[in-house]
Amino acid sequence: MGGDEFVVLVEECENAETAIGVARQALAAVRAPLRLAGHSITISASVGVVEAPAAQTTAAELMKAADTTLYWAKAEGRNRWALFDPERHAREITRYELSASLPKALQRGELFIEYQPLVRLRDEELTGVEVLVRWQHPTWGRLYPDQFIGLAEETGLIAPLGMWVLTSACQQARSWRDKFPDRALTISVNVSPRQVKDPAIVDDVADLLAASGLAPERLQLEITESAIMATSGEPLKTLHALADLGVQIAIDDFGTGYSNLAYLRTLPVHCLKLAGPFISGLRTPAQADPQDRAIVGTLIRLAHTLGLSVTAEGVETEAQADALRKLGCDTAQGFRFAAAAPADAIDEWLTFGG
Ligand code: G
Ligand code: G
Ligand code: MN
Repeated sequence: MGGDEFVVLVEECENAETAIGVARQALAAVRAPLRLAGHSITISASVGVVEAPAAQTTAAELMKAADTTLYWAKAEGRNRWALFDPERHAREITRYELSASLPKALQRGELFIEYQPLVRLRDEELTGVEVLVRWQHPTWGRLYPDQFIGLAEETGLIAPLGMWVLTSACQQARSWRDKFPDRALTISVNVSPRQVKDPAIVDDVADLLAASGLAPERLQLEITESAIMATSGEPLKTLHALADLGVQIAIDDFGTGYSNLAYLRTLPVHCLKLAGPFISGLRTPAQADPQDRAIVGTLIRLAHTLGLSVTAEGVETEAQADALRKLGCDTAQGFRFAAAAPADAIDEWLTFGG
């Protein structure tokens, strides 16, 4: 086909095994060392195998599928064959299409935000909300951040997307402050590692605070444990500059990464959010795993020793809330109190209580 690309058409294939057998033979033949000007040379090849009923495909489709599969073989380490997998292909296309349609989604207003209550355990007062972004996709329906935040990070769209989330969150927080002036709600926004890599985020956040009139300590930025522990150099300066603005910094999913405790105490952090899996061991008093309970208790004490507040994520039962309260945990978030919901639901909570 090209300089070093060849196509083998195997007619009357019983099944994929027949074609794979041909691929194996071709690889073995190419792999055999050859002598060139007194040197022994070894080369290798990669093969993409596609098996399809001739009546249900076209030459062009077959060639495209073979090419895609060839790249899978190369990505797996070359010198091998790979077999076309229609499901994997469909997944990759979906991923590609999602990624390509994300910039338009932002412009067309297909992204929207839900807020999940953060509750003080002592008296179950609403003290804050976590901002969670969603995508109402015209064909795929409602998509959750784990389906598109990774793509936005890869393509760099996370910068405008993250700014849009921060801007909307500050405006919403301002509107709640105006409507409920005696309630000091904290608005907690997830930021991705890539957002913190760009020092421009400091001026952006300062501008947003100035424009919305929001007190800096009412804004909390959540960064995952793995991202924050990998932070050094320039991003660490950025984190300090954000903290210097008066913004709160929380470590999200705490306990799932590998925290360097000596390093942790030097970071400008105000809050630890304990990851759901620790909390699930406390679901019912009968099931309560004494080891989980001891670990959670230790983490809460550790946080308090470091002068940090603690929020438990994924609190689903009263038993969990009760155990956490007894262990001295400050705030909680989870279905026991409320799932993420539109801003109106928070208005209602502030008006009528939870
Ligand atoms: O609601 P839930 O499944 O949807 O959220 C899944 C994850 O997506 C959470 O861990 C949250 O941290 C992350 N997430 C939600 N909204 C945002 C956002 O605006 N920016 C980033 N970077 N992550 C977000
Ligand atoms: O931490 P992230 O920022 O990872 O956390 C938010 C995610 O947790 C969202 O996906 C949200 O929908 C989910 N979530 C919130 N409360 C609960 C809960 O009580 N149980 C479970 N299983 N998931 C929850
Ligand atoms: Mn979070």
